[in-house]
Amino acid sequence: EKRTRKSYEEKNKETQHHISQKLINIAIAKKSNLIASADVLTTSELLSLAEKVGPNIVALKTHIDIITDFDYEKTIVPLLEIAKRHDFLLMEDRKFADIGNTQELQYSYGIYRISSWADLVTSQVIGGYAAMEYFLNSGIVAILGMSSKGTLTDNHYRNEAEKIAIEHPNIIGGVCQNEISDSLLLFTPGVNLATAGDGKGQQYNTPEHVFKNLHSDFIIVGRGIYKADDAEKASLEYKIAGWNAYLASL
Ligand code: 5BU
Repeated sequence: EKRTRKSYEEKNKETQHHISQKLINIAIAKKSNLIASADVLTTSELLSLAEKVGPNIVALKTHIDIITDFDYEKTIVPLLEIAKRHDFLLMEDRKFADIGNTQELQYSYGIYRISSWADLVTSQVIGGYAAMEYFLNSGIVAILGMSSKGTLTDNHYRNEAEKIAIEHPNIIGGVCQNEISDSLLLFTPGVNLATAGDGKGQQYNTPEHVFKNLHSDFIIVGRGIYKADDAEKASLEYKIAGWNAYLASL
């Protein structure tokens, strides 16, 4: 058994990183472990989704580089205001995968200036321990295993990547479809209540599976919410399903 089921209160006592503490405190206050993935293509869709799901989520995950009309003042400034008002964090799913110097540049420069707004960033650890030193303002969530069919993140890769994640003080957790060390928060995407796949290699599990069998801490839901007829209602359904699955797993 790799991982024991711990409550958010227990995790809060054990974690050192201020971003983990923030995230866990929001989870406890909102009774939510839901991260909504906002894989939409325009600023207006992004802001409108954030407004609708905001009360039900602990974080909004972005792929900021798919926003076709991105403009820092019109996209990020209002998004930060919504996040503050509804009390959720911003997680940029950039999946950095380069040498430290390049990652440092990608993190702070270009039009997105991720370092100025993202509470959490995702990063591959393929570049090694030292490449993780430069995401100074954000908690890093390391990509340990992927949900897509045929992924190369096999046992060996996951174990080596996990060692870096455990050792590195800036890494607060990992994205994985397997159990990982207790010392890391576990974020699990590939969650959908209605379907088992998307026909493009994505593989879905239920909240029950990820909390009971993986002892996950946070579920990440994209199309299950933003493609629903009523995204606000869907976010509430996933929030309740996630929280009940967490309680049942304790
Ligand atoms: P979906 O619409 O719920 O399938 O979206 C899942 C999101 O999580 C999407 O933004 C992916 O980029 C992200 N993701 C994933 O699905 N699986 C993974 O293993 C990793 C990220 Br890492």
